[in-house]
Amino acid sequence: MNGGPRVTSTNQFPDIDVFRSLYMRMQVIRKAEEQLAKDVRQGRTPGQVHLSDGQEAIAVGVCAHLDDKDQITSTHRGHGHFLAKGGDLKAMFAEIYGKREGICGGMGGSMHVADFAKGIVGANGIVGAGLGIATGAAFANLLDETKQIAVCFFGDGAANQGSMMECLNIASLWNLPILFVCENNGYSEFSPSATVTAGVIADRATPFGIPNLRIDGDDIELVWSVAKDVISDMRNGSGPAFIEAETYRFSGHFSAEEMVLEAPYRSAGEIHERRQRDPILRAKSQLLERGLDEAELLSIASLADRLVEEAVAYGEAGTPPEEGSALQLMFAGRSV
Ligand SMILES: Cc1ncc(C[n+]2csc(CCOP(=O)(O)OP(=O)(O)O)c2C)c(N)n1
Ligand SMILES: [Mg+2]
Repeated sequence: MNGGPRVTSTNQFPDIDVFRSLYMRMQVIRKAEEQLAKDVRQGRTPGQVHLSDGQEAIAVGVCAHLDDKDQITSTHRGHGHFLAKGGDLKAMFAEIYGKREGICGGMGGSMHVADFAKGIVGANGIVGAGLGIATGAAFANLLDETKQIAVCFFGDGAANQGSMMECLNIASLWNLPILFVCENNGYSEFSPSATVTAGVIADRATPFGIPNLRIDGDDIELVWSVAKDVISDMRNGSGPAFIEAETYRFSGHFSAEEMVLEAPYRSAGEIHERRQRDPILRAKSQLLERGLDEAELLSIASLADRLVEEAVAYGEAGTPPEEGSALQLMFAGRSV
């Protein structure tokens, strides 16, 4: 059985103000993660980070159509999802620096950024765990008869977890308002997808009767446009949908992978070739084609730099968690 189509273009584009704000969000995510890469090297973070540089267009293009009450679930590579959904940059830095002012009181760190008030119901270090959480959130939306939808961001590696099949099954059976967004960056840790993943991931939704398609996830205009249609149908009761967005992460699987690897698993040539398709460079040339000038693009980038500097200062000035408070946020409704 064949899955849905590979969509390469649509005939709708974000208007220029929307596009400007998409570009700004992508810049903030990129610059925040460039900063975090430095922070890890300088010992400013208690742990490692997983960066999503190269994948920004997916989070930004999809989340542009969500409001605070729609829920997203994320992965270990979740800074971009958090920021695209409106998570607070300063509170994210404080969180990753392990400070009390962090969005989860400094207890979650990079892999667990969450903000329920913004519908960010959790990044997750357990590969594939977001699938079940998002499916549950979508079920709650259905029971509550809201028009809210849940979006599950997950990787190509997570698509090989059995739970994806369980979630596709129940999402289809109960016509849940859930959008599955598989970020296929071609790798699961250090394993190329071709060595661990059979067939086309989007096709896996077909036997469940879930509409699915594949797109170039590095084209912000395309992601924005496809997500717009899918999400608006979903708000009108069309049920679940599945998008496989092809992308690439420029950084390693995690920030210090070169210290543990005996040999590189990607060639410098491959990374160089993919950098030519950088979603931010592509967005930039699309914006120039649509009449923005270099100076304006530069001022957006400088604003993003400034916001990141302020977030770093906020995070650095934060207070470390009190000794003995480790269990306080562990159990709902209980303070230990
Ligand atoms: C249940 C589980 N199994 C294994 C791991 C170890 N692990 C962490 S990330 C990862 C690869 C995930 O690949 P993918 O879903 O493609 O996401 P990506 O890192 O490419 O964004 C693995 C196997 C884990 N964290 N959780
Ligand atoms: Mg992957």
